[in-house]
Amino acid sequence: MAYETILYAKDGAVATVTINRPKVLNALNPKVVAELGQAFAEVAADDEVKVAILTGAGGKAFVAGADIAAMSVMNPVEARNFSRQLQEVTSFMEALGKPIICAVDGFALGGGTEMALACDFIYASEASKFGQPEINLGVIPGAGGTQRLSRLVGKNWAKELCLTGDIIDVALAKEIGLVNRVFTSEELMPAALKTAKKIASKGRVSTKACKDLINFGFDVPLDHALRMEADAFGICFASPDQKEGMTAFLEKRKAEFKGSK
Ligand code: DAK
Repeated sequence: MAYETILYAKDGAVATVTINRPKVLNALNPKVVAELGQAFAEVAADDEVKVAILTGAGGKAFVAGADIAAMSVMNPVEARNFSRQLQEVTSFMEALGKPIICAVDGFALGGGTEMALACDFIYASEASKFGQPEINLGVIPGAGGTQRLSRLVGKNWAKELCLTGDIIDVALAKEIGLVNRVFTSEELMPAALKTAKKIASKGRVSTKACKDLINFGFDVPLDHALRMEADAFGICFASPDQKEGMTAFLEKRKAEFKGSK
């Protein structure tokens, strides 16, 4: 599919989606958000793709937020539609049965942090900065900043970030658990690709089950979530990957997962 505001590339089982509006620090306007929806639908539909990486072009920003120039002239109906569009894309990414690694090189602010939070984990460069500055614009985070952020880093840090609008450096982002790992800018994409390929070498059924259980088991009572886990554990035994994984162990060789979609 041809895109105007993003780049879509495949390397074996890994698709890389790059937001490509570097002149405005990859700010999210309705076109970008629509194309991100199409790109992740492409990831979902492509049986070859097992893992995705989401990143931003230009080396200065992942995403500096929703496009303030575009938002400033929206009428209430357009603002409402933009809001739903952003929420739908981030929810689709979260529910997508294939992991998404976010590679942040530079600013991830407002909708940028929220986009990163909808991925499965974040790798970042040393120059990266994070924040929810919406309060400085007289609004609030609207695509998960109050919700996914507090679930990830805890309520106190989420409140400090959302209430002050402060921009934090990558060291603090790592300390509070927002970022998994930090690399130089040069090392960032190779590291994300290496991890993506490692995940892509695992079984599809078990990969999807891990992502779904951690995302959707987190907010239900533990005894329910444990039942969900037991059911999914059982379903793994319907996959050829379980036979291959356990047989390979017993035969003292590396498993080759080619299992069901
Ligand atoms: N929107 C539009 N343009 C932006 C932008 C943005 N968010 N961020 C940067 N740019 C543009 C700048 O206007 C500038 O354009 P030109 O002047 O060159 O034409 C260019 O990118 C370079 O930016 P700067 O010249 O400002 O670069 P600096 O290095 O001086 O500063 C900065 C970098 C990232 C600190 C600064 O650009 C900045 O503060 N940017 C805005 C950050 C921000 O406030 N982000 C939050 C936006 S609000 C919703 C879901 C989500 C959202 C809303 C609703 N629903 C579901 C309800 C999300 C809201 C937001 O993200």
